[in-house]
Order: sequence, then structure tokens, then C-alpha cells
Amino acid sequence: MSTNDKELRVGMVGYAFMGAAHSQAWRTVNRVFDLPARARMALICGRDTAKVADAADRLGWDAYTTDWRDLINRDDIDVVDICTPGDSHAEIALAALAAGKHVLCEKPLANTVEEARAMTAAADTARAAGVRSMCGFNYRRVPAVTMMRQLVADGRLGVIRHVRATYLQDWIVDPQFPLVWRLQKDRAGSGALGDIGAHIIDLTQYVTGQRISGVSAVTETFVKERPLPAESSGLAATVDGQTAPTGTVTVDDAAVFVARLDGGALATYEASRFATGRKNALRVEINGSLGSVVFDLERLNELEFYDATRPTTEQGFSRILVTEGEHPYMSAWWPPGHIIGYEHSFTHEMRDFIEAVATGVDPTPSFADALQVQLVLDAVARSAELGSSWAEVEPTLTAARV
Ligand code: SOE
Repeated sequence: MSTNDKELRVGMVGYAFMGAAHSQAWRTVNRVFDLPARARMALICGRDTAKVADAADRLGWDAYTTDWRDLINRDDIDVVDICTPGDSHAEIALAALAAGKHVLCEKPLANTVEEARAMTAAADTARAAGVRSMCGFNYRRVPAVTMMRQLVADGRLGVIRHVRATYLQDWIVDPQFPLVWRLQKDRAGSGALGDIGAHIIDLTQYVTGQRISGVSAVTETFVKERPLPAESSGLAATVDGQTAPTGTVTVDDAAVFVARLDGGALATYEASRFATGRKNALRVEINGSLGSVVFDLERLNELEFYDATRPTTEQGFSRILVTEGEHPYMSAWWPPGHIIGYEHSFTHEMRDFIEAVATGVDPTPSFADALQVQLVLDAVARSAELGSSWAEVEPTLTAARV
């Protein structure tokens, strides 16, 4: 279907946290941004009939199905939006691209480098037929992050010396928290590393324009056995005071690594789900020869900026409120000072995806960009497993520079 019919009919697979976040964005994007095509929330897919029917009604989808292959085989679907656990990203994306559907796939792109390579190759092939694909690293679309990248690109920080990135959560600190899919390698690929570490890897490469070229890492699984979820064991976490059946956690709870970036910067990364008290705390600091900039997701409308070129009597970190009309995306929302939230990053993501598809250009980050993140994840896992001091990241020729 050509996009000059002004409508992009979307089919979304999955309806949990990311399905809800993406649905909010699909509902909002054309009511906030003036775009060359309109998204139609045509079909939502989930395995459980009752739950997906409820999700269709609650999230605003025209219809629902329980088979993603049905969604892909329909000729009245133009876009496939993949919001499932990582173990199904490759299968669904490969089928969608082969069927000529544009694809938006949640991060991380895949559970393995091999899957990510296959997805990238399929995206490259489909591009020749005008089919577009993008990976959903939504934090790139927080206006303050986009501005952070602009400050670096404009040379306001000078030569980048340090990147310091943390992404900290604490939702599984309780050992009785059940063995959900994010804690199983065959479902999620990895733990904190791929789930939240992928975000700070992509974000720092996006902001600095540099790529991670090598890492030295440690990972840890603090709680190695957990109660099986009630839906799989049929039992609550404890039955008659007896502990329910348990299963083995097969992913990392935390990953910590140092890295070199190909522009010469030194970097430190920490991704943990055991940072008690930190709920969704992503923080990135960039230090350069002329200045520094800090982004904190808990204060996502702001940047801290240090300009070392100012007179020494006036130097200090200033707080930039990123709500002016000239700031990325902000002219579409409210007057200066009226702040936005986490969910707006998804609306901005859909804005850029729709505009790219409708105008026939490749949205970013591409699958090739996401493959590069996957290669870093793999290098971190190899370094941690081998206990070696350093692991090179294979350079990719296909990935566009971030
Ligand atoms: C992890 O709980 C998670 O939902 C990530 O999967 C998302 O990518 C992140 O935006 C919020 O936290």
C-alpha cells in the first residue's frame, strides 16, 4: 500500500508494558504532530483471547487476533509493531519484512547477535523494496537527550574524554519475586544487561557519535533461585506455608563494565536491577575538554550543562529547562515550562517513524544500529564469562554511524 493514501495501518504484537506505551503513542501522535500520514490502530495481537480482547478495547485498537501470522498475512496491515519478549523478535520481524511490512521492533533488537544479523540483513533486503525498519530505543527521543547530542555535535563540550552511564532499578530485590520471563535467558536473552544496559549503550553512542570498541566486564546474579510464577506452577509463591516450586535464574541481575569509545573516550557503564531505591534511574554524564553535560531521566525535562569557556568567576553547572519551542519536539506540546513525561518519548518515536515511512527515508535507529548494540551486549557477556581483561567488539561495515 502506498503511503500517499495518507494512512498507515498498524498491527501490534504484544499488549503488556511496551504494548501500552506504544498504544498511547499511536493514539496521540497524529493529534499532536502534523504528519504526511496517519496511523490507524488496526489490529492488536496477543496469545490469550480474553486478555487481547480487553487490551483492544482498553488501548484503542480496531480489532484483535491471537495469531501474529494472521496479522502479517493481511494485506490491510502496513506496519508491524513488535512489543513482545525478545525470543520472538526475530521470527516476527523476518516474516513481516518478507511480507513487505514496515517494522518497528522494541529493544533490544534480538536475544543473540546471530538473530540481530539475520534481522539486519532482511531489513537491508526489504529496504530495496521501500520497506522501512527501526528499533525502539525511545530515550533518544527525550528532547533533553536530543539536545545533549546537539551540544556535543556543535562542539560545545570539545573533545569527549569520559562517558559515565548508569541505569538502575530495584524491582527484583525481593528474593520472593517470581521467575518471570525477564529472568529467563531463553525468553529475554540476558537480564539487566540487555534490558536496561542496551538503553545506555545506545543512548551514549547516539549522544557522542562514537561507538564502543572494546569492554571489560563483570556481571552477577545475586538471587539464583526464585519461586515459579503462579501461572506456571499453578501455585502461589507459598502454599500452606510451604515454599512453592522454584526455578533457576539464568540471566544477570547486574552488569558493570568499562569501555573504550572509538573517538578516544573512556566510559563506565552500570546496569542493575538491585539498586535498592532506584526505580528507573537512568543517568548519563559526558565530560569534554570544553565542558560537561548531564542527563537524569528522573528530571527528564532538564540538562545540567558546564561551560568551561565561561569566565572562571562565572563557571558552574547550569540547569537548562528543555521546554522551549526551539527545543526538539517541544513546539508540538505546551508553552515553555510546561513539562512532558516518559510516555512522550514514545510519541516522538512514532512521529519520526511515520514521517520516515511516509517520506521514503530510513528511520533511526536502524536494525544495523541495533545490531551494533547487540555486538556490545555480546562482548560484555563474553568478557564477563571469560573473566578476560578485554574483549574487542567486531566492527560492523553495514551499520550507519549513529
Ligand atoms: C524494564 O523494566 C523496562 O521496562 C525496560 O524494558 C524498558 O525498556 C525501560 O524503558 C523501562 O524499564
